[in-house]
Amino acid sequence: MGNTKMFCMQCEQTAGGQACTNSGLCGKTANTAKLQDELTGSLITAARKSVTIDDRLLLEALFATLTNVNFDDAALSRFIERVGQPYYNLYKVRNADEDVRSLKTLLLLGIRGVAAYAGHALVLGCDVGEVTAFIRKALTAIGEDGQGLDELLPLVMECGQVNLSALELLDRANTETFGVPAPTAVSRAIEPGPFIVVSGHDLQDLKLLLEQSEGRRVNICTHGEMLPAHAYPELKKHRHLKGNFGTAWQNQQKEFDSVPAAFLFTTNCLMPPKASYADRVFTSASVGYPALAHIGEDKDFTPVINKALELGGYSEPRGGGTFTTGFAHGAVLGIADTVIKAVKSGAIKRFFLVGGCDGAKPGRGYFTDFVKQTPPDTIILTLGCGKYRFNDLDLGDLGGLPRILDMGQCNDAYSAIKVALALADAFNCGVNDLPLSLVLSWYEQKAVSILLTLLYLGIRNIRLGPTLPAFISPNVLNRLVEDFGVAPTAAPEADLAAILA
Ligand code: FSO
Ligand code: SF4
Repeated sequence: MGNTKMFCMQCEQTAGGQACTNSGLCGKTANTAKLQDELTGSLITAARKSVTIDDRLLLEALFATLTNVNFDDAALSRFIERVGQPYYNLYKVRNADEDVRSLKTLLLLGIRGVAAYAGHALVLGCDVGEVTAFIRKALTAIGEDGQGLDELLPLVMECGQVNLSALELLDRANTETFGVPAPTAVSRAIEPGPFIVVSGHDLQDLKLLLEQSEGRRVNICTHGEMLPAHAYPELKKHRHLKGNFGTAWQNQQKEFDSVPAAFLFTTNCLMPPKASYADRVFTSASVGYPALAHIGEDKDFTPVINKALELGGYSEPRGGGTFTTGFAHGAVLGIADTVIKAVKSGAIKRFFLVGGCDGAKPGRGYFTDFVKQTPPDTIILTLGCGKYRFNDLDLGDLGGLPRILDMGQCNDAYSAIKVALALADAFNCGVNDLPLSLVLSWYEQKAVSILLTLLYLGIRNIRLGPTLPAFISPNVLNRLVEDFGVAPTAAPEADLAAILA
C-alpha cells in the first residue's frame, strides 16, 4: 500500500471495487488525495492534542474531504494552514489489522458525513457543540493504537447516534428558517431567458441567491439534490424560483454541455467540468475546483447573476413535465390518520423506503426495476439523489397519495426516520415489525453516516446496493449481517419476492 501514488476507497465508485491508487475515478488527483489525507491527519493531531479548532473550521475541513466536493489543492492547503498541526499519517490506519482498518475507516467516513449535516445546521445558527465533541473523540480514536473491535464498534454505533442528532438539528433549522415543506409539483420546463442552475444541498446559499437575484430578470432552477427546495414556503415564495433542470449528479457533464446558463455548486456532487461549460460554473462553501470561480464568505453572488445575464439562456422554452416533491415528515404526519386507516384496512400493504445516492457505475438500474415491480398496493418513500432513477414514473395514487413520495434530500433522512417511528408508535410495535422495507443505494460518505444511524436505531434487514463498501472487512460484514441482517441487493424480482413473502 505504501508504494501507491494515493489511496482512497471512500466511495462506491472506487477503482476495481477496491481502491483508487493512481488517480481517482471521481477526477481527484493523487496530489489532491494527499492533501485531503494531510488535512484529515492534521485534524486528528489537533484532536489528540486537544488543540481548540473552531467548530466551523472543523466541519468545513471535513466537508471538503467528502467525495466530489473539493478538488482545489490551493483551497485544501489553506485549510491545512488554518488547522496548523503536523499531520497524523493515515497510512498507519491503512496498514493496521484489516478489522481495525475497516472500523476506523467506517468511523472516519461516518464523521465526514456527520460533518456535512452539522455544517449545514451550523450555517443556520444551530449549536453543534455536542456533535463536534463527538467528532473530536472519534478523530482521537482513529489516531490511537491498540484498539480492537470491542472499542471501535461502540464508537461506530455512537457515530450513528450523533448523526441522528445532527440530522434532527438540521431538520429543525431548515423548517424554522424556510418553513414546513408542502407537497409541490415542480416544472421541468426551462423558460426562455437567462437562468442559473443551483446544485448541491445548501438551502441557505439558494435563499441568498434568490434574494440577490430578485428583480434582475434571471430565473433560478434547481438541479439534483436541490429539487426539494421548491417545497419550502420561504424559498418558493420567490417567483423566479422556476423549475428543475436535468437529473442526478452523474449526468452533469452531458446535461450541462454548452447550456447557456450559470451553474452554482453549493455542495457535492461536483464532477470535473468539461471545457464547453467550465467558464460558467461557480462553487461556494466547502466546494472547490481549480480555476473555477468561488463565491467567498461574503456570499456575494453577483458574478453568478452577471454570468447568467451574459449567457442569456434559451430563446425558446425547453423540456417539460413535472416532478412532485415535499412529502417530508410534516406533510406525511399531517395526514397520519388517513395513512394509518389505509394500512389497517389493508389498502396500503407495505411501505418501501427506496433512497440514497445515485451514481455512475452500472447496476443502478436495479432501483428503477425494483420500484417498477412493487405491487400497486404499496407506497414508495424516497429521498436523496437516488430518486432520479424512478421519480419520473407514474405509478398512480393509493389512498389519495401518489405512490411515490419524495421526502427530500439525503439531508432529510430524518423525515423518513420520524415517519417510521410515528407509525411504529401508532401501531404499538417496533419499527422492524412495521410493513416497511428499506432498499438503500449508497455512493458517498453521507450515506455511510445515515446507514450508521439506521443501525444505531436497530433497524434490521436493510438491503444495500449496488455493491457493498470496499472498506468493510469480512469480519465486520459478518457482524453487520448477524446483528442487523444487512444484505446486498440481488435481483429486484428475488428481493421483492423475499420481502413480500
Ligand atoms: Fe447525492 Fe452526491 Fe445527497 Fe450524496 S448529490 S450523492 S449522499 O453527495 O448527498 O444524495
Ligand atoms: Fe476513488 Fe471515490 Fe476516492 Fe474518488 S472518492 S478517489 S472515486 S474512492
